[in-house]
Amino acid sequence: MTISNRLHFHDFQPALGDIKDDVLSGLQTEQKVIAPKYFYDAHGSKLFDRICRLPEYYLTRTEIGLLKQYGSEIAECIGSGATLFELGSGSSSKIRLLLDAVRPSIYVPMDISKEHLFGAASSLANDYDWLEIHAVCIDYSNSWQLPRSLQGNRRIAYFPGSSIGNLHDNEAHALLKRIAELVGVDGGLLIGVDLIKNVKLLEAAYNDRQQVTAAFNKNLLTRLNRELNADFRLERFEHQAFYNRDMNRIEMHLSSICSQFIQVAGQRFHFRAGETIHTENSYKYSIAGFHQLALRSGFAAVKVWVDRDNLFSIHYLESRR
Ligand code: AVJ
Repeated sequence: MTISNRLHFHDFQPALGDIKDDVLSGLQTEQKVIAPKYFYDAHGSKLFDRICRLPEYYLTRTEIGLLKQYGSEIAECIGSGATLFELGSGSSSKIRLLLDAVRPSIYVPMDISKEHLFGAASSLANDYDWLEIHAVCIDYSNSWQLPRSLQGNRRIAYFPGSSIGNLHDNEAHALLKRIAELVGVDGGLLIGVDLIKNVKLLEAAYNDRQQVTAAFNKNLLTRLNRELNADFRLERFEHQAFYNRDMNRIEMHLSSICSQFIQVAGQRFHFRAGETIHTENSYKYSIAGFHQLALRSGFAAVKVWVDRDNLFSIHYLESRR
């Protein structure tokens, strides 16, 4: 769909049936599990934006600091005139810090949350009159195909926010390989990766005092109530977030505070008291560990920027021939 000659919209939004199949099968396993991509309905996307501004949530603040401090070095790596793909573009606020320095010819924000994506792309189109924008509503964790019209230029992928942290090693490997194919020879990837650090700091970032993260986690149940006719009572579930040292990851769960039965899409599920739905992993990396993953996935490590407190890293990788 063409909105104007500079703003185009491509809709590959996942069908409701996909969510239903995913959720029902996730609730049938020994450890109940629902994928974190389902957090991002319209309200969930808003709550996530609030998380990004929380004092405990050092990730966004630190990454933005790095983009501001090293913007010209980053721009030099990317070069001007590229087609820039952003995976999970959300509000498209970080890209604003790079656009003037990088001067891509085409920006392709990709996001699963349609309303949020379209709003962000429209306001970006208003503010940058020289930029061509192709907004793509898509679940990038499934395989996707590029519109042919976007295959011309040097291609750069941008994957900020440590969203890669949601994926297990094998999934992260598969996605990076797919990105390497997407950008092709001479293409690059700019990616934000959260670092392994002090457990207190990590756990505080996912257990904020204002309980926005708890609301974000529980909003998943509200969404299932609405979209899958479920009957979760939010006061009977509790937000949990803790660091799993063996796996180098924060885990988020929704824990049932009592023994109860829940209906979801016409099926009945039992929860024991204390039984959880595992809703998110957020893997943390060392620089060396991430380089290994990148190398295995078809990339060469070109540059890495890290803040002085070693909280967060931004990597520039080039796809290997
Ligand atoms: C968007 C996956 C990077 O794991 O820190 C924030 C999501 N979850 N607070 C993260 C999230 C709870 C976030 N990522």
